[in-house]
Amino acid sequence: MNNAALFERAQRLMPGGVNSPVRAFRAVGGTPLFFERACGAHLWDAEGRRYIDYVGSWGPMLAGHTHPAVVEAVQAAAARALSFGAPTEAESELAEALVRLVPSLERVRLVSSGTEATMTAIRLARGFTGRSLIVKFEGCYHGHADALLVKAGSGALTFGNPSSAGVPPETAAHTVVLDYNDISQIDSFFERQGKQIAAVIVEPVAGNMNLVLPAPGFLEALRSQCSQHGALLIFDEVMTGFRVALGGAQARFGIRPDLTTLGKVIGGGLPVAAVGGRRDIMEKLAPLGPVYQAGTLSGNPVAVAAGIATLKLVEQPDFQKQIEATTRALVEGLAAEAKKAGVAFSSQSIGSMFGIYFRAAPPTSFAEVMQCDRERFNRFFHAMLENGVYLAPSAYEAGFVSAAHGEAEIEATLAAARASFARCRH
Ligand code: KE4
Repeated sequence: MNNAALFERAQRLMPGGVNSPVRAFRAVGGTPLFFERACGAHLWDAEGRRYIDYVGSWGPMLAGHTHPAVVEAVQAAAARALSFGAPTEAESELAEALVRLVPSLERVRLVSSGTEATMTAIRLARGFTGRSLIVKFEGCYHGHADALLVKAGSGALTFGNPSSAGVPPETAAHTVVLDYNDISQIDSFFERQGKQIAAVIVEPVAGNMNLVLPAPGFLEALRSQCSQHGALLIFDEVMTGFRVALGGAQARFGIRPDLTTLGKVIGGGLPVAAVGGRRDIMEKLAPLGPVYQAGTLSGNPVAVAAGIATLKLVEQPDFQKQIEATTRALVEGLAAEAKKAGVAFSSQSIGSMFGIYFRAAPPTSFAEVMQCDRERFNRFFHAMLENGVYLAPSAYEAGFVSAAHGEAEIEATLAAARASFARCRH
């Protein structure tokens, strides 16, 4: 069956024909691709077409698709057992790697998705501080837990409004949404409400409103305000972990959060995520402490095997340096092609994450992201698809390079971009 027929069938079975909304191509239009196979930097769809992949399953595929070492580890683990629901040595091995590689981790709890990790981090912060108020930032996404599906209220002084049906207003009322990178707003909010804040949760590098870098002093302001007022600082590194640096954004920027959430890369494509941080906070978690959290498949041996094998690859010497150089070559090449085509475009990267914007300069805030030419992005997206390059199907997502992307893939991508920009000139 071709993509259209597969989509037709899927829509008769699953809402929107997908199991996660962004996959439905509703932001970019057209029929979503149904993929059948992946290897290295490439994907093949149901029609046998090959694409250079810059989604990487939304971040997990940092080592490249179906890396032999990861596939072998998964096969060996699966042959022994699929799941126990009981402790295994492999969980300690993965936890040891996380504690060793991520500076602020003293204890970790493995879960099965980023949403579970951030939901647990919020509950833990509230249980540890005895406070209810959570601060997040417009444009940051932390999964779909009720407390985090909240958009800015009418002004930063009023509490959040639900950003999804089904979230009770009284739940959203405990979440305040501020503006990413607006230090003065943070300072004044903490002055007024600091003692009521349980935690601030932030993407230390924002990747869910396209890529937006932290402004100088932004993360430092969060750290010092939280410390001054007894609030916890939660770095949501589900996307940035091992991606913007081996030790994540906290290592790159030298900031020590109280709690960190991880996901994506640490499962190597299988469902593993984690919440971790200060021992005194983490030991509030059941069975030691009063904050309940649980999961049938938490620390699943097959998924953990994928994570361990992936981290072994990612921590090899020069891995990060190499992939960072490849990503920089990509974004610089794209900007050069756009300039030749006379298209208003900008791009930037950090580690192996990148952002492309139909806007003269990279956005530094949610408001500036909203100024990007979304319609032109959508045309570019489809032109790139026709030229064999798979970008994230939304103007508000970051892009991801893997270790399997080499010179040939970058050259081919820039050739595709040359043809695609020509079609986006007007
Ligand atoms: P999951 O529950 O989807 O595993 O993780 C939620 C999450 C938490 N925190 C951050 C910083 C995240 O980026 C995510 C999930 N990222 C999206 C990509 N923008 C996943 C793609 C999707 O929703 O299908």
